[in-house]
Amino acid sequence: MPRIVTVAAAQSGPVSRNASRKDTVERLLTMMRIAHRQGSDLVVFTECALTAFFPHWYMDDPRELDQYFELEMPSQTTQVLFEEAARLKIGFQLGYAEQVGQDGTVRNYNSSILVNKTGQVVGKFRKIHLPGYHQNQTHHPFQNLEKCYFDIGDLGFQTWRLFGGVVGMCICNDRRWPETYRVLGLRGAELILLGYNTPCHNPQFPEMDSLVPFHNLLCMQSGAYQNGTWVVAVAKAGKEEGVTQLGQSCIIAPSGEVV
Ligand code: ING
Repeated sequence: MPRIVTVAAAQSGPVSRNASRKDTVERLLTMMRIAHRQGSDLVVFTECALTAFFPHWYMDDPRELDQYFELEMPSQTTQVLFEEAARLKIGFQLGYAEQVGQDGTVRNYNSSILVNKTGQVVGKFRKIHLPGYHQNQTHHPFQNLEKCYFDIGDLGFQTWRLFGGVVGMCICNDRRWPETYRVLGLRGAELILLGYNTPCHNPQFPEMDSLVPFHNLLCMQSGAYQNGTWVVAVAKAGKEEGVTQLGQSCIIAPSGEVV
């Protein structure tokens, strides 16, 4: 008896660094409603879906940096997403920057949550493979400062029983490493959800620019095929704060085919 789950990949266009959380949440709500109208059980949003991808520029003022993080989830401005999900009976995955107090200190994570059809958070992931640099690369046209702005995820790669199957999560650069899929596969993953912000240009290795689309698909198609799992990958797309992002969101079958 086949088990069917209908999944929407909610690719997002650019988010301005000055956009209000309220306006950005409104955009996600619109996509959630479209997904619901198309019969989706689950809508997948991208990495850091609530803000511009702020690791793309250097900030030395901690107060400026803090404004991109959520102190609670749901928060006052995101609560409406959870309420609408419950009203429409649709689950969702949401990537966001998480700030949390741990062991008497503040930790910043690049996180995602899995929310069921009653609007309850059933799972959380914190990005493990943080790409980029600890310091501002002044000679680069844009930055990737995830190693500076985020702590390494402390939750490992987990799976959860949901939507009639076993669901796992990872985030962006995690998708480029075989252990991500292997650990999730060994934990029974049948569906892996991820969001990403991938620039078309790599300032450190410009000679690789022509391979950015190929590498994006290569790592996910092989991960899906070698572990017999679906992969739903959702991009931030378009030119955001001067950085042209790849887009190329896709849904990949366990055969490795982009469907
Ligand atoms: N972005 C990029 C990604 O892994 C990157 C960083 C780009 C690494 C190109 C290597 C090559 O898609 C994030 N946010 O991880």
